[in-house]
Amino acid sequence: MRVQSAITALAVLVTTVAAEDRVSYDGYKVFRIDTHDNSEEIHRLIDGLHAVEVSCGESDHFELAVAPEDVEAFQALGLDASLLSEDLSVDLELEGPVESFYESEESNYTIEVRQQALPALSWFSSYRPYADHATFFSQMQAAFPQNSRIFNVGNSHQGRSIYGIHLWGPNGQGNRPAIYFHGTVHAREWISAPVVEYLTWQLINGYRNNDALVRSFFNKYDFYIVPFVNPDGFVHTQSSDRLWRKNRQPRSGTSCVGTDGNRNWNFQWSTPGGASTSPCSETYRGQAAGDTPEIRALTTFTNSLRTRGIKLFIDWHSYGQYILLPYGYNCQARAPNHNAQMSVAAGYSSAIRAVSGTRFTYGPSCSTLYATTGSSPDYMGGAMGAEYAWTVELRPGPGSGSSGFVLPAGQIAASGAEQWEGIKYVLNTI
Ligand code: 0X9
Ligand code: ZN
Repeated sequence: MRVQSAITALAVLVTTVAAEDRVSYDGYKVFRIDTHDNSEEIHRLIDGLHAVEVSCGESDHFELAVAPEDVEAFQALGLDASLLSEDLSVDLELEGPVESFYESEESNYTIEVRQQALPALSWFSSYRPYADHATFFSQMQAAFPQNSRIFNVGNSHQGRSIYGIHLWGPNGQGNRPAIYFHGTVHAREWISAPVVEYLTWQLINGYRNNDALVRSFFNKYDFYIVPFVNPDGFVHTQSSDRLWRKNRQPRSGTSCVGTDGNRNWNFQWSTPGGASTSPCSETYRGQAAGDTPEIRALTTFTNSLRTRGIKLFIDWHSYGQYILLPYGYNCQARAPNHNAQMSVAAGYSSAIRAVSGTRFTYGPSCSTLYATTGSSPDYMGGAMGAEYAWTVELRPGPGSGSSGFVLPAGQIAASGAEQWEGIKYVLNTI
């Protein structure tokens, strides 16, 4: 079926390991498989192989990393496949090490907090451990004490706080329509959190420095930025399995763990074709809409933003360099202000490209990529009346070979900088 997602229904059979052991991708070979409109059948054939899908989700092909012991069995299937990488673990190394910022001497954390300074931009030179991110947000809040607060929308399955930062301007808190960002619903998409951190940093810095454009944004909007929708999954990618996607909630009757938070929202949740009903799938939607603690908490929080309305919602993902507009659940459905959304997305894409040439494709999400049901932008646009409700798929681009979920640390700052230019255009235009 056309609407069947290219990444639906794949059972990920990564070897079960004790919590402290890391899943090794040594010797995993990555293949690009052309589906020739036969995605469902191909997924049935590869079901049972030790393999993990590392696609950005284009519908005519997908990328699969196959464990060394199953490469022969995979090749015997005779699929239209080409080899992208001899060894996934070598590609994963390109990301660079996770380095603590606050434990390093050069960060001067205590001195900076005393001076109420923003964190140094060297924050963006490496990927950081989970715990450092909360410290980074408290440091930003301390640097903007009269115009921000840290809020907690609730707890994840494993009890971690799903926190965010709320920024406001001269009209006081909660008096303007919301600009609302979510990061890291998919655990392995590491570039998402640093990019929303970069945008937050620039907003605070611009306000503090009396930048006229940034001040104009604060006259019109309140900002609500949640960097880790799925903290348990993110911690799992740092401790055990770099390519984990879902949350870490077990389900009865299966040894497979995790629900896809971007299929669990209560909008068109049960419409067929855009999510999986199998707990072993990467796009498992859950047993009922909103039955994950993360999405339940965020649903309640989102409701509280309706008083002033949601002007713009962005769910930050990677990868593929896409700006995806409503809707995901149906390839014909369009938002009432579709033309306006297309025009703002076009300008956003040009503003990004003007920085250093990075190309972002834009269009309605189902027809541009593939169908998704129960996704957060669909919920925000379709159920909450958000005027602009988008998915942004960050760097790298779609043809990125073996694993686009791994973006070299040297590109974090550039990825943030091009998004800042793009988002300034968007905020100045909507
Ligand atoms: O599948 C998803 O949830 C998103 N892609 S990802 O590779 N980051 O997992 C895409 C969501 C956008 N919505 C649609 N394509 N309908
Ligand atoms: Zn994603």
